[in-house]
Amino acid sequence: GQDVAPEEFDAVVVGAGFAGLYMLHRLRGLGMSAVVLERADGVGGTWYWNRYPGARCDSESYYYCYSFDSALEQEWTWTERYPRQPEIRAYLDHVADRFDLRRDIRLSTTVTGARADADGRGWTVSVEDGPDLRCRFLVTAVGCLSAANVPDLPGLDDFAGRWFHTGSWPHGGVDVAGRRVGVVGTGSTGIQAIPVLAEQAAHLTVFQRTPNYSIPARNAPLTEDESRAYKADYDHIREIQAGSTNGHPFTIDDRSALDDPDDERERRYRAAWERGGLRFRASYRDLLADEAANATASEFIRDRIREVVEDPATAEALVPHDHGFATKRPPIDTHYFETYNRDDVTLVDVRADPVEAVEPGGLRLRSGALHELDDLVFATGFDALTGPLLRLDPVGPDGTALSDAWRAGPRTYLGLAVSGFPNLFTVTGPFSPSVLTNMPTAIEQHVDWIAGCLAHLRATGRDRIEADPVAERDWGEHNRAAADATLLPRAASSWYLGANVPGKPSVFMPYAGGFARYAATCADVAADGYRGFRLSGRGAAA
Ligand code: NA7
Repeated sequence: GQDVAPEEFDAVVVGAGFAGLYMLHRLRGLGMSAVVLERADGVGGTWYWNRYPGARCDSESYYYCYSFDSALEQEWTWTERYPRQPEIRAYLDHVADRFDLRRDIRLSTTVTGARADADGRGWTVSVEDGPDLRCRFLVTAVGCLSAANVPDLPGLDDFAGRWFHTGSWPHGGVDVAGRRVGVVGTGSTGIQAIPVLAEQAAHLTVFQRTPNYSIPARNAPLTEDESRAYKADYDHIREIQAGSTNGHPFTIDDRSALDDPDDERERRYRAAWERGGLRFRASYRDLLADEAANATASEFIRDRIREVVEDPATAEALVPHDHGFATKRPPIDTHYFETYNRDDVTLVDVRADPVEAVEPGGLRLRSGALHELDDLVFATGFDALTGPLLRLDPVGPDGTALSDAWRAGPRTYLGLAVSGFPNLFTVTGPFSPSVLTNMPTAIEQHVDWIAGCLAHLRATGRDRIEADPVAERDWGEHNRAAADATLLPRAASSWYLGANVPGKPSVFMPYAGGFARYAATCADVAADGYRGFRLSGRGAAA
């Protein structure tokens, strides 16, 4: 549309998930003109796309939600301890309606690029099949786990059956009754999908590269009394979340796993196992910091796997040895290990015997074995954190694309901004707590900070903000030190390090210093006149 003047906005937001919806609400509150561009034909982000069987959140319902509006907290009632995908989607649909957000959301609108003005005071955003848009500020709310990672297997195009990635599951669902189904991947997604697919399919074959620890979720319906109690306690719940390491409303026990005698430690792990869920890792303060402490939890879970899985060879193949518990994102499950006791489920170790090719009839392994399949499910995860931003690939004022700036790995200041890319804000970007945190908590903190920053710029007559390269370098170094103070970077196959995507630079991407500490740093940066950022107004010196 060269001959049409582009529409102008104060801000363009990319993505209509938890982050984009709340960002729009805050921009409206500032009296700014804003539009959200979303490639899906509905809101929900991750929860729009991830419709695979068993899709459910690992954070608990009563706190996997917004906290910014107490009336919203009181009026919405969750039905289960952990929310299923359709329920989260219904919640986000409700939020979009309740805050009248839809009139500024353009669905089925794929952003194809963004180019900064030469003076760094604005952006031109291009979309598929439509005219460009202009804005002063660009906010990416594209998620951390939204760029699918499908293995590049020779022959996939010739597969005679159907194949799917869990993150773009067909919306009508997939009927696998009477079919031989293969699942590649045993991360959080595979571990949720495998028990459900096993019940539906004629036969299920699981192709496992890295065995995983998993804790029982102990999902259950929420009773009216439980919901009422949570709602009555929200002030307190939110206070604990804000001061926490991971944005969850529970505190990590301040004792060392090595302080307790064996029987007491065993008793505590048993209790945590029975209670279920991610808080198992909060049993002791040093589970993610000390090898010997971690080994006690890892060994406890290995014993549970051996106890549940009846066939000893299958059990041994399911026991993780290459990393410690929770040094990769820990899954939680409903009858995952029990599923391997079924006659119609086969486990294949593709670390020992890798997949060589897809053939029309199934998967061929290096040994020559062919596993015949009608349907193939890739639960193979995502090009995490950097993937969605590099797919957007904004171009800075000097013509440098983000993909060039990040060739050796990501650089950000606070995970919120990138030097060389003024007036760009990255919600839950690399080097922010994001995926180590209960996501709505991380998102609200980022969006609130960005809204505060925009208010400050306006109040002080500035229209340009850019991260200082020195502050960015220091933040990167602080991130490396924070990660190295934990066991997390030692899990060599972790997607936190980019290890799941061939050729991806090995950089530990989430901020491992803890959510509360991170939020305090962001608040301090703002209070200190946006330390580490260069702020300028039109005509003022940069
Ligand atoms: P994950 O956690 O990245 O898991 C992907 C799984 O797929 C994991 O077991 C991988 O093994 C496996 N994988 C990936 N590529 C291959 C190939 N080429 N061959 C065999 N196996 C492969 O993704 P999820 O979707 O489960 O979870 C992502 C996050 O979403 C989750 O942590 C929550 O935060 C929500 P690997 O371990 O790399 O050896």
